[in-house]
Amino acid sequence: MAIRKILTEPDPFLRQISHDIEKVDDEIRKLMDDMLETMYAAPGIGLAAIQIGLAKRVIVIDLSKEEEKKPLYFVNPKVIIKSKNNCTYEEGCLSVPGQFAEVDRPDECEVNYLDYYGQKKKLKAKGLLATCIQHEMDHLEGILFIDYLSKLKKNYIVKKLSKQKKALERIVV
Ligand code: GNR
Ligand code: NI
Repeated sequence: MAIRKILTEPDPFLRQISHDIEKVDDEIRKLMDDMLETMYAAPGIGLAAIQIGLAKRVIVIDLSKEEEKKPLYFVNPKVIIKSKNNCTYEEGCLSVPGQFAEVDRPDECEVNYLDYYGQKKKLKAKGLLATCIQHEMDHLEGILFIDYLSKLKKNYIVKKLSKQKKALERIVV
């Protein structure tokens, strides 16, 4: 397993649409292992492949707080039902470091997906898991949580992150 570099806003690659996986083979399982390790190291509760530079429809999530890890793997996830009721969570994103904001999303959703072994699965999620699944699925469409904020808030965050990146580049060079 390996920890991969996480791309951060503004990076045009994060805006790409990810492609379906044809077969869940050892290469995809290796990718999921790396994604999980990268997510735990960050630390974060979810990660989409696009965040480490691969436009593939692969997501990992682990909401467990205790020692015992409970990883969830999603390949080609599709939301089949979304509840009409919304809930609000303060969201963050490993690709938008240090920034947090409240986002409204359906509080329950049902998804079809392939698991770590390529088996067809269905999951009903609510609360933070539902939010996290939708946040990760947005990444597959090139959407970030800051896209839901007012233009003013979003611009402020993007500018701040651009400045941080430029400052870092100067140090590295
Ligand atoms: O670590 C993460 N925390 C989080 C908190 C609230 C809503 C969504 C998330 S996902 C985020 C990790 C991440 O960027 N996944 O794409
Ligand atoms: Ni994210």
